[in-house]
Amino acid sequence: PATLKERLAELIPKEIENVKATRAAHGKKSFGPVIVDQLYGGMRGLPALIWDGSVLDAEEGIRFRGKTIPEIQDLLPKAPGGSEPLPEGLFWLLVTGEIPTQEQVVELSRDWAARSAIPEFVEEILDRCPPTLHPMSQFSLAVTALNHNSAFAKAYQDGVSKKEYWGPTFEDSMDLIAKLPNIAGRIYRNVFGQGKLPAIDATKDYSYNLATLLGFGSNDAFVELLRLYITIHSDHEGGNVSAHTGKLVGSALSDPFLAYAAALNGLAGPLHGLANQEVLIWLRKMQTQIGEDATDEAVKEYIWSTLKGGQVVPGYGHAVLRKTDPRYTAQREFALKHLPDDKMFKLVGQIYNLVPDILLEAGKAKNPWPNVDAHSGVLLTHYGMDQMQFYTVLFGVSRAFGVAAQLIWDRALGAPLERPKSYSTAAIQKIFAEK
Ligand code: FCX
Repeated sequence: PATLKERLAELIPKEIENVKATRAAHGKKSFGPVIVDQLYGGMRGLPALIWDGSVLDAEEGIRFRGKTIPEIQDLLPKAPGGSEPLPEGLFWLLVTGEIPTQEQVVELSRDWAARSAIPEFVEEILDRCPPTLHPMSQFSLAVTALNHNSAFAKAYQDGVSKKEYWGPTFEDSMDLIAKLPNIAGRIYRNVFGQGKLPAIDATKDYSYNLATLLGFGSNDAFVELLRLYITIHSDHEGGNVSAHTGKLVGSALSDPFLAYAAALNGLAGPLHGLANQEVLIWLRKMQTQIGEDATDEAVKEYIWSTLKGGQVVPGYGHAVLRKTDPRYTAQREFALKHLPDDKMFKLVGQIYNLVPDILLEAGKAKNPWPNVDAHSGVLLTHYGMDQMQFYTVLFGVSRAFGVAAQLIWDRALGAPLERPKSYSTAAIQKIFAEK
């Protein structure tokens, strides 16, 4: 079968024509009004970006290349004996829009294993980080340093033509994804004192290898969890902080390592990817304060005390979604299958029955329902990964799949430098005073 790069080379010219035709037909048409509140309000709902890999519907949630999470769970190739989709297949789907064969997915696993080693100086950077430096900061440092061997940066210095940008971007993107398990594994073992890093097994899939580097490779259910976890965290259309940051920084022709390190710094914020850590900290505090097996009344009171303290309920709300996140539901179903009696899982279920009404009563959040981060930490904790400071690193490994796919297409389609217009408040006042 064709490799991913060969298939991509076939698809790119057609897509360039498709975009050209779309712009010729609709390029000068208005896309609706922009209101002043959007300038002050974090650009909610402002149509500003193109990304074909995934689209987020406020009611239904994410679709990857038109397919829902249950559909990709059904359609994507699985590991022998496994029932969750292999993230290799999701990457193929994000890049090509096509469901890969089992053979194509095995070839990707093999290719990534072959590219997985990180330079010694990057290992040294990580080994020198104090264990008190947050794992996400360590992650971002290491990914930035991978720029040392960027094929894109080198090609650019060598005068590569614009038309050829996508080739070295593809190579860097593949290297980036391939090297993340070695970085994540090293951080985990350094920070939490879990012993020496084992080698990557070139005959195994990406998630198995990541689990092994983290010390959980012998637990089949954990490996399955990682396959599902990476798949559902990979991409969430183009406008979220991490995806948009990657695209923005890539638009300056910073290479994929620099672009993704920037994306990671955005993912490390508590309103975005760090929320999975915050949820666990919040749950643990709740258990300390009101005990395990607390009554609904006691849990409600704790939730209200969070809101009255001027804090957000982590894992709830969303800038786009207005219903329960299907990524939450997919994790709930995994838990019902593998850990139905887990105490923390039951607590998450109890909270789900209480938080939405409280957020509605409080009257501020536009979406009272849970997002992906409300559930992920509890699953990891169940298998013994209870170091919540590490959780966002796993989100970061996953999000690379979506950002990398987007960077490849941006360079293939010649996406220009991003440069929106900013205004001063005085300018806004003047514009409308004159009218
Ligand atoms: N708890 C308490 N208040 C909340 C809330 C929550 N979970 N969600 C929203 N609100 C508040 C906002 O803080 C805002 O208050 P303000 O008017 O005083 O500033 C008001 O409700 C309106 O916000 P809203 O328009 O609903 O939400 P935004 O689009 O501005 O923000 C996030 C969306 C996700 C940032 C917000 O819902 C939030 O802070 N949630 C908790 C953190 C979280 O779970 N983040 C992860 C999101 C995601 F899944 C991911 O990126 O991983």
